[in-house]
Amino acid sequence: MTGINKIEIAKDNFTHRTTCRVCGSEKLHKFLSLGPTPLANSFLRENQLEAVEPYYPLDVYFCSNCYLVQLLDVVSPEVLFKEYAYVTGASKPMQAHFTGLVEDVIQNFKISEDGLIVDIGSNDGTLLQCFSKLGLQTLGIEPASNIARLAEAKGFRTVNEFFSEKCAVKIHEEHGNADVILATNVFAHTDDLEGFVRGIKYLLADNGTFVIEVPYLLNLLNNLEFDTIYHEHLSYFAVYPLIYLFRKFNMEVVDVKQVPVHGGSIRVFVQKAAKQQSQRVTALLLIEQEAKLDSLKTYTKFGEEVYSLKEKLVKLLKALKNEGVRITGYGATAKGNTLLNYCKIGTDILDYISDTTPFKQGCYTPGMHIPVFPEEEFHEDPPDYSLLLAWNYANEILQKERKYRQNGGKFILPIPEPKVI
Ligand code: DWN
Ligand code: ZN
Repeated sequence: MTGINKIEIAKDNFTHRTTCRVCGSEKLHKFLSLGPTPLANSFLRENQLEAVEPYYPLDVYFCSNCYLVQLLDVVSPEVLFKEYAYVTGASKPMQAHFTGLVEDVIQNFKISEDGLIVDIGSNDGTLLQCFSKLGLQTLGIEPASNIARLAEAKGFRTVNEFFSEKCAVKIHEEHGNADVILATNVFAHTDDLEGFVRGIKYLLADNGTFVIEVPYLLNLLNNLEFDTIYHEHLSYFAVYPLIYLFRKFNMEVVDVKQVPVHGGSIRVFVQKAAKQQSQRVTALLLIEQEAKLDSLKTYTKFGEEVYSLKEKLVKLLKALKNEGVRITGYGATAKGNTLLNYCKIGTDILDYISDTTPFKQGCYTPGMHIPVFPEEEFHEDPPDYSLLLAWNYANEILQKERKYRQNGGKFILPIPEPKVI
């Protein structure tokens, strides 16, 4: 049974805020509505397919005071993250990425021999492993209990909690200051940014460094990465609002680098007593100004482009289906679920989606109920086409699946323009 469930807009487990989470302003402008959408990582077991599935509003706003792009409908973090389907280690390219991140940190920032490295949203310990290989003390903080257990089983000390000011005080009591605190793909997931930053300030050593990695708004806009919009991602950051936020706490963005991960991200370095700021910070601020990230018009134009992308993608897929070909999805990504639900792509188009994550295999995608199979299925019975829902790993996947392509198999890249390769 893979039909779409009865759709019901959730009444509980979410709140609608009326102020910007960075500056507190009420000057908020809605520029895109992706419609009521189920939670991107709420994969369903077969016995859940008949139940009512909660849908939540997925509307995106621009703050004309501090220029933060954000969601205002906040789904309870317990609902989103207490059990989690995404496992970092299931995506091989993340290991190389994190190795590079660790080199960047240790080459440019001071870490004492017995210094502590804290990773917030440490998932299965993939990043911690790179630090502990160097003999450094590590501590993970991970709210999802199924994922924290994976990390513990691999020997990484993990506090199974959401990071907050209270959590920071507790960790400080037990372990003292941290030389480095990292938050990769977790800062954009946080509603109470002020509480989070207060916690960082408390736990971080005076000359310590806080490292953030978040998808970069400029890449989202330029590459039409609209599918990275889902309830887990509450903020879509550019450098300007980050500086605004940290200055409220007398902290400074000392450096920022663009990194290719997750469709283009920024790696941001923040310190308490900043002595100097890298040229890269001012250079990116200038680029943001030139790209008119401070203007509502930029975002309304983006909204129109998203709509037209959807029309093109659906047209392409339907035309292929009419030719009688078999199509599957590649990578049961969270963003894929935004794309599938927004474009209403179901089992009439995709036979199944292949994915390397054991937690997702045997389940069905939220909303569109497409079955998720292990990657072996894709290799044993290759489809004619595969929609690359994990487009952020396009280079690696095209390389990995070269045999499929040599045998005539094709990939469909959905963004920035639907394209068969
Ligand atoms: O912020 C977030 C990012 C870091 O990760 C989360 N909110 C949720 C998640 O988003 P996502 O699911 O869109 O992330 P990925 O990294 O694009 O997910 C890749 C998926 O594809 C995983 O389920 C693993 C799978 N995969 C695969 O099947 N074959 C990945 C690769 C590289 C592969 O070769
Ligand atoms: Zn604001």
